[in-house]
Amino acid sequence: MNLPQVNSESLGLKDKTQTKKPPLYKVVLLNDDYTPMDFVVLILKKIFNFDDLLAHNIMMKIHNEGRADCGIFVKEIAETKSFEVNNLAQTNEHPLKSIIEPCEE
Ligand code: TYC
Repeated sequence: MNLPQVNSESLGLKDKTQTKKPPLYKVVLLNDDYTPMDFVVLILKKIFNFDDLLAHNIMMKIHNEGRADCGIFVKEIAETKSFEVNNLAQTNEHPLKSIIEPCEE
């Protein structure tokens, strides 16, 4: 009996090199001396979906240590979140800044 040949190529499946995971990026919030703590908490809730307690704790970590990672995303999402933070800060005349950094492997 002649059975049709089925393999990963005929099924259109990609080889290992094509299925490699996309690089990931951290969004990092930076401390400054002027942005009100409540505004940072609001940003952490609105942009990163943290609840009240976690947002407060992360804000305090930034305040005490100078910075904190707020999430890990594919590049386009990390860029969008960072842009939204910086844009909201600027619109409200606060010096708050976020940056993105590539994750190590
Ligand atoms: N250091 C600020 C203050 O004392 C609060 C602050 C926290 C600012 C986190 C920025 O990313 C930040 N008002």
